[in-house]
Amino acid sequence: MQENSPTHHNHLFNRLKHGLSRTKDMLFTDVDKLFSGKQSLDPDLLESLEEHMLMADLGINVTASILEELQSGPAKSGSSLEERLQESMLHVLQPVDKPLALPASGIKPFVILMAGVNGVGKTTSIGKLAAWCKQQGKSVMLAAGDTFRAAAIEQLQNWGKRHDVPVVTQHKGADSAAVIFDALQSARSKDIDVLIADTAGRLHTQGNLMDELKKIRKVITKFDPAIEPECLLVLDAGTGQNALTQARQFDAAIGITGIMLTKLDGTAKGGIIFALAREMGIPIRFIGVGEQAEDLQVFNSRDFIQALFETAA
Ligand SMILES: Nc1nc2c(ncn2[C@@H]2O[C@H](COP(=O)(O)OP(=O)(O)O)[C@@H](O)[C@H]2O)c(=O)[nH]1
Ligand SMILES: [Mg+2]
Repeated sequence: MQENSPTHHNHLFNRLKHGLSRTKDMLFTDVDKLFSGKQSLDPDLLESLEEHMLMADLGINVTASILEELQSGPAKSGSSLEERLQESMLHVLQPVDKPLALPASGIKPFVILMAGVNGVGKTTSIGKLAAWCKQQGKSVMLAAGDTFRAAAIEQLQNWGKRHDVPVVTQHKGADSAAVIFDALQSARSKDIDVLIADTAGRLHTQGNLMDELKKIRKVITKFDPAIEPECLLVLDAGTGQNALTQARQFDAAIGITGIMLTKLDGTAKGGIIFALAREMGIPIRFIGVGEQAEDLQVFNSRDFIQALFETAA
């Protein structure tokens, strides 16, 4: 998530391609051979495509709709079957390709609330997100809202020290909503542009987790009803179809405005992105394709499809 030069884009694209290679293998390994030279869909190819798409966790609904579009004839004359499949798959992702835009003016701070179950990559992504905000000339503050784990507080503090970003913390076990309220006050008094709030992902029961999040969401409105936070749900691509269940639960609790889909590099189930796009219709803001800083990427549907279809370098 750095400069804009063509070489840099190339570098990021290669990381993306590499990160998606397991999903690509799942989707297209013998399908590649089946495709070769074919201009029409025979039942064998269709069946094989369907099987691979389900194995890559696209889910039944979106698999059926992609194959239906593919069967309904060539979009452009002269395009190959493979190109038409790319187009159909792109049509699923395009509606959720809406990158997060940091407001140029207006109410401060702009709030990014990180939500998601334990271990999906919330805390580690905050440092990368903060760097992304700073690159756009924004001042940033972090709120250590995961008061459940001392390590999460330290993790943020270390990042803050290293990059000269203020971090609002309280002791372990403190009320998370209170930490975030504190941070909101501090951010406003210091005229900070962007406040990124961490939250805990593991509480005694899932019900508690949702209650705590609802309380946090309410505290933001209580602080200033005009703030429209980016409620960013972080999902681990490796959980496959379970990511959909999580998305529905979190959306019902706090209203999700964006999705960050992490760990695409560790899974062959990257097809879940298509199911998320179709079933939730919530913008996918960022994707994670590895653990390096540049592996947290702004989601771009065209690059994603291209990376999925190109042979991994
Ligand atoms: N391979 C890979 N690892 C990731 C990615 N995103 C996060 N992680 C790792 O996931 C682990 C858990 O992250 P953490 O931020 O502590 O999760 P949290 O519980 O949601 O805050 C860390 O080791 C991260 O480095 C990704 O896109 N790919
Ligand atoms: Mg964390």
